[in-house]
Amino acid sequence: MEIHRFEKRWFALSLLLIIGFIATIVYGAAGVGVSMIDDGGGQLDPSEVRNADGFSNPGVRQVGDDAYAVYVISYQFAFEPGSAEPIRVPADANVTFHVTSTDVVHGFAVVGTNLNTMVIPGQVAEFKTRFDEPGTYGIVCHEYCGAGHHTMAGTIEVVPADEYGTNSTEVEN
Ligand SMILES: [Cu+2]
Repeated sequence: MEIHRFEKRWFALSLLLIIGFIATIVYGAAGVGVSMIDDGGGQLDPSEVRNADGFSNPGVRQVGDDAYAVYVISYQFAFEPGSAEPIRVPADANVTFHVTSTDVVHGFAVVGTNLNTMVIPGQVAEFKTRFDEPGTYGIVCHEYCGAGHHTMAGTIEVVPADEYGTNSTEVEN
């Protein structure tokens, strides 16, 4: 069977595209450390969140030499903490976020980073990070959650490690 020269080229080009698409997926998954947030954070009854471990006193707490845990409750239309007062964490420390919702599905994205999760009632989204640079990072809700969705935002303040903890209100235990 005779295949036209142009047809062969289109064939090769299409194959190359497919290989390219697969390569970007493999690179995204393995190369840049992008990982999905799974159900490893555990489950909670959404109406019982405020009685649950960690969430009964949402905020930042030190859990090791260099390790901090942050418990955040999301609801229409705020992050607690985050919206009314910033989440303050030190730079260059291991920070584990635990984020859940008491009402509807929200989003939790930290602007300028690859931290991004859905926040589903009944689920705890758990993810770890390190902020290398002190600075202020915005948090936005990126799942439409109701009439006030566009106002649902917050702030993370990353302070230099040696300045952290000098204010007694920063670390709650
Ligand atoms: Cu929202």
